[in-house]
Amino acid sequence: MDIRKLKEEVIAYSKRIGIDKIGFTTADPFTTLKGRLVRQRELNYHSGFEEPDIEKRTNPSLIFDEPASIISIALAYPSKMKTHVRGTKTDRRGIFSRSSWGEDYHTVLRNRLAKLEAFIIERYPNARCKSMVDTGELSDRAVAERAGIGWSGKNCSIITPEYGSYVYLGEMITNIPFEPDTPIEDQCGTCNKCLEACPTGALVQGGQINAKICISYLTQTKDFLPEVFRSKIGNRLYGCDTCQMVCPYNKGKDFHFHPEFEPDPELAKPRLKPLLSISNREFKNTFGKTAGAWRGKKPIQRNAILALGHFKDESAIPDLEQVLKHDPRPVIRGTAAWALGKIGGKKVNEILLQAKEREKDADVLKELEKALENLNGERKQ
Ligand code: B12
Ligand code: SF4
Ligand code: SF4
Repeated sequence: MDIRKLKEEVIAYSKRIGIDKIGFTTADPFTTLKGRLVRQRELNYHSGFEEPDIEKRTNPSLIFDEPASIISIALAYPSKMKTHVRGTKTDRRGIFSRSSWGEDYHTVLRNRLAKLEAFIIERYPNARCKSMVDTGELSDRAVAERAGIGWSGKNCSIITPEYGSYVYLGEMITNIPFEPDTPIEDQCGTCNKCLEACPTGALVQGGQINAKICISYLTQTKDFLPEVFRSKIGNRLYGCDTCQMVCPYNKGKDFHFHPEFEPDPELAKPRLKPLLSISNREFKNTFGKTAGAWRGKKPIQRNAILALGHFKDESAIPDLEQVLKHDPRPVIRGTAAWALGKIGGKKVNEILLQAKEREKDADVLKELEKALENLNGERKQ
């Protein structure tokens, strides 16, 4: 079998099935990455969402019998919506990051990789393949970087010269010794725009993140959001795009190649108030197919409440009062207390005092007390 010819055929086929960029690399261990992952863990900078076994993450031969190469793929996604919806003063909206627009990218990329696997297996006798997208053992970015898909930016994203960093990544380990491609040179240069724009300072230095304080991570947690970050998440319901939005290499980049990634504006920028009382079934029916739904409705609802506080939306007082009275989840009630405190006013003061009489949960009581203290403090000033 002529492997050089097979590589050409695979590249040509990838274009036909809607893979925007493809690259090849060896299946050698990722030694620099290993050091970085160990360091990240020592510093407690890891998110906890990644595969915990660092050996498996960095040595393909531990997850695949005699691997010979890795194929990396990238699919570009839109950065702008074709149709717009706008919130009003009494009907505010939240925002899902671009990585949650349209259909869940895991499904879309897995589907492309399955097609590619079938194509390879048909042509190469004894071919074996193992594909993964996001949830697999490997670092999708480290594979993509080594396979020449893009360089690893100071904002940590893989930046492709063609599509910027708004690309999803996936890969396939194979037992076929494809010739590796050459990595792309780092083009960040003296730019520091992403580090300067990061609202929480999560980019501790170029290419290094403290994931625990990255807003993208924080929007995906289920507990109370630590107070210092509550005002920082703004109206983000899921994810954060700031360090990509400011990147000069994303300027003017907006690709609508894949109908699957086309956002429904009502889902990408949903109205906030209705989210507070959405049922599990409604949530699943509405958001279930998006990537941002993977942690369930609780973090989204918590973030919606924070966003109403951020907007100081007085029209949301009755909705937040209902939450405070009836929601069975302390995190949601406590966050509602915080949001009401942000909105402020006499009516809010009454609501908080009444809730304090009723409330039994210690964490919620703490939130109510803090909200009342802030309100009274403000009044005295
Ligand atoms: C855990 C995780 C997160 C965590 C942690 C992010 C992080 N930067 O580590 C959180 C929840 C914060 C997160 C957020 C986001 N994520 Co995420 N996430 C992952 C996941 C599952 C693992 C990442 C990981 O292992 N990080 C650990 C770090 C240490 O390693 P790494 O970034 O993978 O590899 C790089 C570094 O190690 C670096 N490096 C290695 N050695 C050294 C040494 C030095 C000196 C330096 C400077 C760097 C360096 O080079 C490697 C290649 O770039 C991957 C999927 C996967 N399986 O890989 C998706 C993934 C990285 N996420 C992705 C996306 C889209 C996002 C968000 C943009 C989503 C959003 N809009 O909110 C943000 C971006 C935040 C950011 N600035 O990175 C995409 C990235 C696509 C791209 N173009 O790069 C991925 C690849 C998912 C996918 N399959 O498409 N994510
Ligand atoms: S995703 Fe947001 S919070 Fe995270 S590093 Fe980028 S700008 Fe900072
Ligand atoms: S904003 Fe500047 S420093 Fe950050 S990733 Fe883009 S080019 Fe690199």
